[in-house]
Amino acid sequence: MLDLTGKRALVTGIANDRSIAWGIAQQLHRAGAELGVTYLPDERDRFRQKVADLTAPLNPTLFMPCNVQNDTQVDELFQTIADKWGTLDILIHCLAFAGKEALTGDFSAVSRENFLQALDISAYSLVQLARGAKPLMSSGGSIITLTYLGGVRVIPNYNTMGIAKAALEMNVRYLASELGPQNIRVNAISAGPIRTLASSAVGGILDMIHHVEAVAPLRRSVTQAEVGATAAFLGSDLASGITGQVIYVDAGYEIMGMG
Ligand code: NAD
Ligand code: 0WE
Repeated sequence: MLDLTGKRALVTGIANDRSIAWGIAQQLHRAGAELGVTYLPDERDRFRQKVADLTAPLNPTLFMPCNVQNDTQVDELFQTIADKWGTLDILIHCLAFAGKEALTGDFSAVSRENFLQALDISAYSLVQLARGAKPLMSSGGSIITLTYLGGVRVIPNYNTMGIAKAALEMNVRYLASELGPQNIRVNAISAGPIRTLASSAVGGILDMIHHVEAVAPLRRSVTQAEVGATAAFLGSDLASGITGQVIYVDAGYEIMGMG
């Protein structure tokens, strides 16, 4: 049975009730995990109260700011986990960002600045968080990130984010190899397109979802809850033999040759 009681999970990437990370947090909570939640702080702290209110029903025992571009903040996050929890069992990496100009038009037009920013926030951050989690996962653990098919195939306009996801998926393999001897598993979930804050800012996302609904084997798109259920599985002892993998939660879309 899927049972996460006694496990502590840190969830990054909750922005609102459409976030994939929110679907994951709900499923982890349902399976009995104790939750820690991070939010992206800004000058007006818009997200802090929003994310706090949203997640309150899940009784998080840790609530911290975390901008992955701020090394001090990331250090403080893991220091707090060490002080309050002592150990960590599950780490959810569910964040990405690229400048708008890097997600449209000619890929070759991308600036060095936009390219590096996308790779920094969307791919390097997994290495950074895994490094922080490593000493806290002394009795093993499970690290889970979110990726997209655009890291493997060319999807119109995904552009620089595709390069970032390719790097992210390779990070998963190198981290799995390094951390495996410590019984820390590292996997990615490749989700089909879902309407979220990040995806809604992308022109044509609804058309993409409709396309998936027309051609995917299951003839529908996937939900945050379905992605969350797979994350709960990967975080649990049921998945004790799985590491270094990219699991598709996409209604089967990835297998189709005439997508
Ligand atoms: P979302 O907007 O709800 O989540 C993105 C999160 O990234 C936000 O919570 C935001 O605060 C966070 N973030 C951005 N910059 C950050 C930084 N510097 N430091 C810390 N956090 C930062 O959108 P989502 O669709 O739920 O995205 C979550 C993950 O799922 C991303 O990795 C995305 O690539 C992936 N994904 C999304 C889809 C989709 O169609 N929505 C499909 C496959 C994979
Ligand atoms: O990973 C993503 C989206 C990530 C994302 C979205 C934005 C929009 C707002 C990263 N950075 C930004 N920056 C912004 O300023 N997805 C998998 C969803 C998505 O995005 C696409 C897609 C799909 C699917 C972009 C182009 C084509 C398809």
